[in-house]
Amino acid sequence: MTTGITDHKIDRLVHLLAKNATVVVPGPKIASEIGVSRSTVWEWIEMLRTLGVAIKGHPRHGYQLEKLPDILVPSLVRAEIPHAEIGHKIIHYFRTESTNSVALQLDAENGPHGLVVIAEEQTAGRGRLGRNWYSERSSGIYASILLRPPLSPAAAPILTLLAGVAAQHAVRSATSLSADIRWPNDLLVNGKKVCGILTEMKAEVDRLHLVVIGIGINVNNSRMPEELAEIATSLALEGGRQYSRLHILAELLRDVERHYHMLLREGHEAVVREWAAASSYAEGKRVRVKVPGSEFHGVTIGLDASGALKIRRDDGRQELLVAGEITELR
Ligand code: BT5
Repeated sequence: MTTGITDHKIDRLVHLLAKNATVVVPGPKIASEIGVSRSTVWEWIEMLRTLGVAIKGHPRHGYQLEKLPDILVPSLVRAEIPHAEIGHKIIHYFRTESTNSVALQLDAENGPHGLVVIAEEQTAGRGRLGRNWYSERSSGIYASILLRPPLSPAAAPILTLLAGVAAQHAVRSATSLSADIRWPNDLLVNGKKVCGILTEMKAEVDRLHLVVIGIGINVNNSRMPEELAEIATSLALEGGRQYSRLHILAELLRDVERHYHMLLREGHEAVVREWAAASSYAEGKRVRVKVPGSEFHGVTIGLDASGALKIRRDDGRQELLVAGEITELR
């Protein structure tokens, strides 16, 4: 399996096969169109097959896609969102450690606003507080959106909420499954987590320099690892069918863009309002709260203007959560 940024010629190979999906494309034609040897074409076809891309044929006769490939190479993603600002530039990896880490390392020239880093597999996918994100090859979406917003660092929590709302919309429109949002931004389907979001930033005192919103969605996993099975699931496990990752990703990027413009136009309140309408955790939910060094029970009583979660503790005191974990108490 190749590591490092996907060779744009592999992207062209997938694109060429997708464009000619109903015909057999001769190996020599592919080789000369993309400018590599026939044996390289063969190697790449084999690699794509290991990723689940169904390609018929062999070197002597040519190749043909059996169905549209569910692989997130830039040309296929771009074709779904031709005019997008978020996703106008895409960096794709077959395998990388963490798409967030890649995005955070990009300088202003290589990492413009709206760039998206995508991987088919992560070897060190990250959650919050140094936790791991299980990133099985070709089953999930692992994407990091790089933004350079004209906002202050105080807006970072709102961007996180915004991503959760956008992911919920995308899942609903691409799969018809309805997901709840657990504060701040876990998507749950039937009470189990299908999507996690990690927002990281580089900021100066008064200005966000760079925000990376990393989104992981379990899409076609046919089972979750034992240690996660109690708390995590995939869209396929809940919906009883496989879904197009490409379609979900395209919806996600469109939805993040739409909500980002809503934030710039209408301000924080609009995002807070949408989030509160989208989550059963916003109000009246009995929860256990874990913050560093303590744990307590209480009931959620809405968000404040910055996106922090208000909780009335069982002892009557009120808390404002800016970070921390909550779980539903039944
Ligand atoms: C998150 O952290 O939920 C944020 C996950 C963000 C992942 C994306 S993938 C693209 C980008 N690149 C990265 O390296 N990361 C981002 P947190 O709330 O800390 O949840 C982590 C916890 O969720 C773990 O400790 C597990 O209990 C559980 N978990 C791990 N992998 C999971 C998975 N695939 N699905 C559901 N739950 C998982």
